[in-house]
Amino acid sequence: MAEQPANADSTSQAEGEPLLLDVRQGVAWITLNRPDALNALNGDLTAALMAALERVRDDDAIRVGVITGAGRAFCAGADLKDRVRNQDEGRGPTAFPAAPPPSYFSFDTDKPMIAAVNGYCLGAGLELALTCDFRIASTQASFGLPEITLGFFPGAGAPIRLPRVIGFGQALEMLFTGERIDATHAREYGLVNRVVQPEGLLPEVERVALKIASNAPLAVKSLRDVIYQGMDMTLPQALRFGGALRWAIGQTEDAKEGPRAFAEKRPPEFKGR
Ligand code: CO8
Repeated sequence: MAEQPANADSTSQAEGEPLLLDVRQGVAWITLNRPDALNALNGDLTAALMAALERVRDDDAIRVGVITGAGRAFCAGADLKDRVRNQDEGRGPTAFPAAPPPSYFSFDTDKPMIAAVNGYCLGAGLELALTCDFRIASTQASFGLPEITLGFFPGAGAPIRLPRVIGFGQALEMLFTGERIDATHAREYGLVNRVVQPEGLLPEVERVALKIASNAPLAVKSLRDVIYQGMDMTLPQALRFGGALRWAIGQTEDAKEGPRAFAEKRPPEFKGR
């Protein structure tokens, strides 16, 4: 089980739940908790994950979300045994859905999300990590998209997101071969920001998450909008959009509090206004 950072001050759900959610100091810690199945995403875990992500989006007390896994995996992908059961029992979509159901891979919490990758990060598990704003890994992490070796290809965003994160050549090699890479290669490719010893993973992620959580939430949210929405615009459009949002953020109480706190030699008290 991935160790929780010291100072846990809120309650976890009972053992045996497919997902644990702890909220403390503005950070929501989401732990995928099916360690015996390497946190493979079955129906229950996926539903719990969606509920947790909705909580991150809707709870004003949460400023940053972290996703990690219990045991020796972050997430080994979709639950393949479930898939076999569904096939055998004739369940599953028979036609391309006109309106796809809400899914973690297209869901935006509107808040910074960090993947703390503690072990295997495969298939839909890597796709989940790619939905996060960035990733920090332990030396025990490994990454791969085995879907192509199983007769299909990744359907939860990897063909779209991976080339944007690590560049075309490396992404296409991973997608076409299904081969795994270790944490060192993941760092080299820019898939993870850094690699730390296993016992240092959650403390390091906590340090970064608390740093982000200490910043003015409206500014963080708008910065995120400028970054992501700006990617879909031309450069002049993006610069205009960024300028407009920056002007609006400059009018907030928090934008006045920051310089005032500096002048008064005290930490700022941001209120999200
Ligand atoms: N689904 C279900 N169970 C799994 C999965 C999985 N993806 N991965 C591991 N497990 C289970 C194993 O079956 C085993 O259970 P048991 O002890 O009951 O046999 C337990 O976890 C431990 O696994 P291993 O004994 O295999 O552990 P190893 O250390 O020997 O190997 C590996 C670890 C290399 C990670 C290996 O388990 C493996 O290759 N797993 C499969 C990884 C994979 O292919 N993932 C991609 C799945 S496809 C996907 O994510 C895209 C979505 C597909 C569409 C699905 C729509 C619903």
